[in-house]
Amino acid sequence: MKFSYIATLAFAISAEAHCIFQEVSVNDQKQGSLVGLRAPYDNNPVYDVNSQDIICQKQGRTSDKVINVKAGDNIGAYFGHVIGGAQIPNDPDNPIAPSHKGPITAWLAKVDNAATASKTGLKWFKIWEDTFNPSTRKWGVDNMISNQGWTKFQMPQCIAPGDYLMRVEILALHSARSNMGAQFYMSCAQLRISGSGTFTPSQTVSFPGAYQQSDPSIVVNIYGLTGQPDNGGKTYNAPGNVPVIKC
Ligand SMILES: [Cu+2]
Repeated sequence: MKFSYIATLAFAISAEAHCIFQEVSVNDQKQGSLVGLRAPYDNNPVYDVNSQDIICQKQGRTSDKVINVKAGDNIGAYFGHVIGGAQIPNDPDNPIAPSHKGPITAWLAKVDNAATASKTGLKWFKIWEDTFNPSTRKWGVDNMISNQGWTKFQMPQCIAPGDYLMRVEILALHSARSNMGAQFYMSCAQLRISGSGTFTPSQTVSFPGAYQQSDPSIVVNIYGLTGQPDNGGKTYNAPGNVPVIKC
């Protein structure tokens, strides 16, 4: 009786072993939970790449705050199982269930006012990605877990001053073998970037629009012949076929 209760509880928790992008750091200075973020109320993923939710997740928490960043700063995006991180002590699914292998990508879109701008109709470009390393067999998510939920990258030096939304996305591929099985986790950060950059992207994409539901990077079996989540030792390209900007 007791065992079956525990088993049921364990299953109930693991069934929701998702995550939320919930905090930003600038040069390792944490900005505060949910500060400067548009984040969802719950940790469920987006499955439909044609939905408005693929932009900044479901309508959820909003923040009046805009985060000041200098081009060239080190940016951190913190993902946790639930808001605050762990759901239970020693939560094995914090920051995310280790089964959730996949790439992490970061995107920017220019806006007039990051605190108030609409998320629709924006022109996005990719500033960073950590997809899959066939030599080490590590996914972006593996590196994020090793770094206690933090994904860190440099804000490119060339970014022109102004307000931007920054979209950081985990694409979890553990159930991506079937259509609509891939899980997208993202929030949008409200940034005000300073510096002397002059970059204007020559190639931008829309969300929704950047991804196709049938993209071979979205409907994909990442389990090789040995059953390991190693993409069969092959390289993996994040969906959308959008290169990271070069400056
Ligand atoms: Cu999940």
